[in-house]
Amino acid sequence: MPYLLLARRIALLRTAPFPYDTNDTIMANIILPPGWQLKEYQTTTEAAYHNRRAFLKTLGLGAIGLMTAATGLGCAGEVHSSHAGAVVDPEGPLDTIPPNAPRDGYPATRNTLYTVPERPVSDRLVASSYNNFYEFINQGNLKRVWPHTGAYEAFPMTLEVAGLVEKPFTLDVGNLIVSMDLEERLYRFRCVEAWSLTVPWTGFALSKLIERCKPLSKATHVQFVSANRPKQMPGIPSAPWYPWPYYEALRMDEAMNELAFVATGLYGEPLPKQNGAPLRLVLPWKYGYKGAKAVVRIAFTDKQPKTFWNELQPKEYGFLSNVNPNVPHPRWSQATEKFLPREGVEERVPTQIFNGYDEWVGALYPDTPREPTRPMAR
Ligand SMILES: Nc1nc2c(c(=O)[nH]1)N[C@H]1C(S)=C(S)[C@@H](COP(=O)(O)O)O[C@H]1N2
Ligand SMILES: [Mo]
Repeated sequence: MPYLLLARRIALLRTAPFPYDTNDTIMANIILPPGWQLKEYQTTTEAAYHNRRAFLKTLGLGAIGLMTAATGLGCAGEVHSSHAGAVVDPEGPLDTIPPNAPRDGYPATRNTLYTVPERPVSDRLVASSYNNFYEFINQGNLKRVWPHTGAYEAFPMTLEVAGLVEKPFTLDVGNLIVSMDLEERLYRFRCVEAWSLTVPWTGFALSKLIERCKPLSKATHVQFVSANRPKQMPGIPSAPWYPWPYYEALRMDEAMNELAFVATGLYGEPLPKQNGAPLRLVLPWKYGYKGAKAVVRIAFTDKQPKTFWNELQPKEYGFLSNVNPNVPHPRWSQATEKFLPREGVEERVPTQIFNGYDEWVGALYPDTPREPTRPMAR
């Protein structure tokens, strides 16, 4: 255990002076200390190396599992044994829609209150082949998430309702989805790394789920926790320095805003695994990382909960994390973004305050800078 903590400390120390190009930034720049990678070819003959690589590939683990095996950290043994034979590698980014996801209510009627007049809808394949989901991959080609999702079973899933509620309870996510009136909303989507999409989500307002949870009036915040399945999510055991599971949170007034959405689908079908199946949060006025994927727990609190990226790098990722062109990230500007309409096309466009949702949420944040500001000090 002390070794794990040390490893995490090293990884965190390595994050500060990393001069990434604006166009090619990654969330946290937390990478494997090189010593760990060296171990692989110091202790293994080339033939054994390739054999193990091939073996891991058949399990859909690829380089991720390899690194875990090399370092001896995590629970590689478990990962290897538990799903041998059961894992079917997805053939493409849409082959990851869980076969047992409920399909009642899809495609849902578009809610015409939400339009994105200034941009085209992004191509479906871009939205499902350029992703961030660190539980599946957090080294190498970070955006290529879908090939690593083969072992993950999104259904059945239990959602736990906890904390300051009348009575804690659990819900079957499939039943929840079937019981809700699904609608479709076309939203802008903006990652803090400065890429953006326009996508049609299917789902329901977060406020409708919160009503069912019956929070106590003293609840001021709501926390969301993502699934933590190291045997099914290869990025978890290969990166033990991250504080898994992924956790995010909102103030109650933000969570009750009509824009806050629980997505269960994308482009008229259930969510592909890499987009957060069985359900995930979508908060279009905030940077993408606020929207936790594969949520398994929703808990109400009377103080501000900790959040994953804020804990890891508080100077780079705040609690509110509202999209604002006037507030640069310490390592890059947020004044413009790289809009992704379709595969291989990037358009530089200006970033809008609250990602174009000022009318909906501007009043929640009276202190937000409306003129350009300087980067936060390191
Ligand atoms: N559990 C979990 N949720 C997550 C992430 C993650 O790594 N793990 N990445 C976040 C980030 S940084 C972004 S930009 C969005 C990406 O959503 P998309 O891949 O569906 O576009 O998911 C967010 N939710
Ligand atoms: Mo992001």
